[in-house]
Amino acid sequence: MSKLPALEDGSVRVAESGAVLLYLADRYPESGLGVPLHDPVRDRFLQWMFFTGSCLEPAMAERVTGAQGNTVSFGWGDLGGVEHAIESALEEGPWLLGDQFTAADILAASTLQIVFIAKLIEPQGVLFDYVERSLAREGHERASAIDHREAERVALKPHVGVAHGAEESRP
Ligand SMILES: N[C@@H](CCC(=O)N[C@@H](CS)C(=O)NCC(=O)O)C(=O)O
Repeated sequence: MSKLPALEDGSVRVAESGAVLLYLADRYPESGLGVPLHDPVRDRFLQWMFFTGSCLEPAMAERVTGAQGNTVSFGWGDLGGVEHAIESALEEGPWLLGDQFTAADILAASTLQIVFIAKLIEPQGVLFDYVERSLAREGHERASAIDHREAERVALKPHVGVAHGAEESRP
């Protein structure tokens, strides 16, 4: 596919954002970003780990390209339905699993950030607040600093967009 992210960790090679995140969450349980196999909320965790790639991203692509949708034939429904599903999950918030911030939030919030940067939906409401909340986390600050450092090291232009007033954005 020649797409990033892709991770090499010893003999492990894994691509696809969701799979990379799940691998890391399982590999480093002390991070608290995963949910162990027999935990009662593992079902919700798995659901949200798959939701971004299976529903949010295709619905975004449909909106961006103006492609003809079909809420029955296409498994992602449409962007409105996807927004509603995430908003409903956040009713028990602040995160998709309630009080626990997980890798599923990293995936969903960082993808929603692109939705706002691309101006696909108005920069307000539950989803906008969710993205802002996730960007304000200390963990995000640390990850961002690493991103910038590495981008500089390999002479790439870093992605520094924020939910509103993006200075730059991913294509
Ligand atoms: N399905 C992949 C898609 C990843 C993806 O779209 N990566 C983009 C960067 S955000 C990429 O590698 N683009 C390079 C290209 O298409 O040449 C995932 O979720 O990891």
